[in-house]
Amino acid sequence: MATNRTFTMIKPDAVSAGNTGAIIKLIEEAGFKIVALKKTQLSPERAGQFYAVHKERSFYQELCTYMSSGFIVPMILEKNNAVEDFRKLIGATDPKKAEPGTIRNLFAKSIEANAIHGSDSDENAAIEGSFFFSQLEQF
Ligand code: RTP
Ligand code: MG
Repeated sequence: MATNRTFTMIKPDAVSAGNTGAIIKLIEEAGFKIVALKKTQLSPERAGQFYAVHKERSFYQELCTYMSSGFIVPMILEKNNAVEDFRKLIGATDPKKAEPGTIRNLFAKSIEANAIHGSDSDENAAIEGSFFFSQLEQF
């Protein structure tokens, strides 16, 4: 996959609060093009696979329960410098530390229910995009 792509998902707290449209609007206004998008739900097992990198962390079980608690909206996005620029757009993991105007500052409820995910590297963006979308869907 080209390095001008990143992967995101709008998390269950933001989808259930009806913030999907407002978040997508901010993403598009920031210059990201939506390459692929769907609404789906993870089982606890699939959430565990997605966040396997955190399996030794104290919050892992809680994270898997939370991430499988409702609908999510995964997306592949395209823009120059996508991974870094998107992490800036979403803000810090803890919404109390997220800069004003960032998506987590505006929409996150807590450090766990923090509205949105953003890949942390080009390599992970490609892996995470392929977790949800077939190659054909990543046109
Ligand atoms: P993400 O992967 O979802 O974009 O978030 P991130 O890079 O900002 O944060 P990361 O360290 O990768 O953590 C993944 C997700 O786990 C939840 N978390 N809970 N209870 C806690 O202390 C805690 N810390 C992290 C959050 O949902 C975080 O986004
Ligand atoms: Mg992360």
